[in-house]
Amino acid sequence: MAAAGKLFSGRFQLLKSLNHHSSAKFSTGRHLCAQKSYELLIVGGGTGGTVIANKFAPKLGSGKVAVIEPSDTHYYQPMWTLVGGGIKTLEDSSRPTKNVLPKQCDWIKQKAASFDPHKCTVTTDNGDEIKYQYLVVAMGIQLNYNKIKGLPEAFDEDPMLTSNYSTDYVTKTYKALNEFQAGNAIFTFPNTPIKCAGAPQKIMYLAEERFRQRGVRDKATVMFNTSLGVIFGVKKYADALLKVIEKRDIKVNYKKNLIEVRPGKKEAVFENLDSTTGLGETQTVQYSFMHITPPMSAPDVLRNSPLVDQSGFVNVNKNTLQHVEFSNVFGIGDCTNVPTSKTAAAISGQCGVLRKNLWEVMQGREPEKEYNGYTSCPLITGYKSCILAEFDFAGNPLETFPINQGVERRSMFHMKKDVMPQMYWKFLLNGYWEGPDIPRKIMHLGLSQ
Ligand code: FAD
Ligand code: UQ1
Repeated sequence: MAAAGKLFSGRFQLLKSLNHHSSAKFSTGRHLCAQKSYELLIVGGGTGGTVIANKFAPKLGSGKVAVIEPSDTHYYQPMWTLVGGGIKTLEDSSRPTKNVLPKQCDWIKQKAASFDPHKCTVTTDNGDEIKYQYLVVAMGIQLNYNKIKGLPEAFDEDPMLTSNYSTDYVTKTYKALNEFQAGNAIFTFPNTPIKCAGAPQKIMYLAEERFRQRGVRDKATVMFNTSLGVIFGVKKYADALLKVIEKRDIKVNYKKNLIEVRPGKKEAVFENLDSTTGLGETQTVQYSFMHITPPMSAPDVLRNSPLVDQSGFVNVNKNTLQHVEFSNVFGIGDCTNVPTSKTAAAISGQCGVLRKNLWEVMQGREPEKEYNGYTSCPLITGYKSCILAEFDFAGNPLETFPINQGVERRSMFHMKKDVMPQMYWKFLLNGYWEGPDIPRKIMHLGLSQ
């Protein structure tokens, strides 16, 4: 009964949306302008948007799919931890956007400025209105450095302040690690959802090893100041990381949220989030080096649209990735409210589900395929070691290889450094890699998982 209701309401919403779409061209005053209309419009040409464009544009044909993406360069962001550690360069992580988008799609080099899902239109920065039959939102997550007092200006003033999360600062990190002499090396984790929740500590392990290589480790206090109350959300990997932290003599300060940076005095101000010691209480810490993970949020443009829930992220069904209200709209990746860790690996798990379900909806059928929350975080713990965390919605490990992935391994480091970039450029972006579900089943044949 409930399923029949869902089916009916899904179809109804779709019809409603399409009716709005067809009538809109007569009702809007903007129709005198040259208006573009697409069968599939994708907003954002990062990881998720590019994958979906490559899956649908060859199938639907030229002129049917458009991607709105302002940037000339596509970055493989998971490589930025290695850029910060001096293992790869920023150039290694980039390709021209025009080379990763399929030739059959139209690239609209603009920013989306507003959404009207009732009329099935997206307006861009230059005022153009673009119509769609189906929409995929793939806008990623927004970095809010300016929510920390003193930033972003402090990055320009102090060469020892860095952040792997931005192309503006990631290249500062390795230089700073090589200049560090003594004092507090602080690594922060903000009080908001972020992408790749492991990245704030991965660079810390590389830094700690680099300090040992350079003979300055005994003069350094390496500190992880995190807003969270745990080191990692999945117990199996948290336990493994706590052992690494103990072995490497790293100090972890939980419930500490960076709110201000004073580069002149080399001071960092942390808000204490621990309610037992009092909210609003602050603590000022001297830093010699600091790696900042900024607060993040859904993009402002989305937050002001009818597509989101109270959190500001696109409101999709976490299993089907279809919008809960507008059935001709889907979401993928960091901009959605799907309750899993925001990673490129998660997109590998989502893209096959979206491909199948969007196609079903295009054929007038209901979405059937369900995403299980698969995500992964290659937790680099040094220049030759990595713990490959993989888990689902429930936080249960969902490991691909038939070995215990909860220990540091050199093989996993090479997977992260050498295999993953190739997989990304050659298979994920092109639409050929839909996550490790099948390899995992094959490798676990006869085993319990
Ligand atoms: P993005 O790839 O960020 O793409 C969003 C796109 O939307 C961008 O191209 C942007 O220009 C565009 N956009 C924004 N606003 C607009 C607008 N108004 N109009 C049109 N377009 C717009 N993941 C892993 O799997 N493993 C890792 O080891 C890993 N490590 C990471 C380390 C770091 C330092 C960072 C920063 C990320 C890491 N990630 C990792 C996370 C991973 O890169 C992201 O989760 C992934 O890229 C998200 O893809 P997306 O398509 O949702 O967003
Ligand atoms: C993955 O599929 C992926 O996307 C290409 C990543 O992003 C860079 C990853 O980090 C990981 C770990 C996976 C999962 C793949 C395997 C083979 C475990």
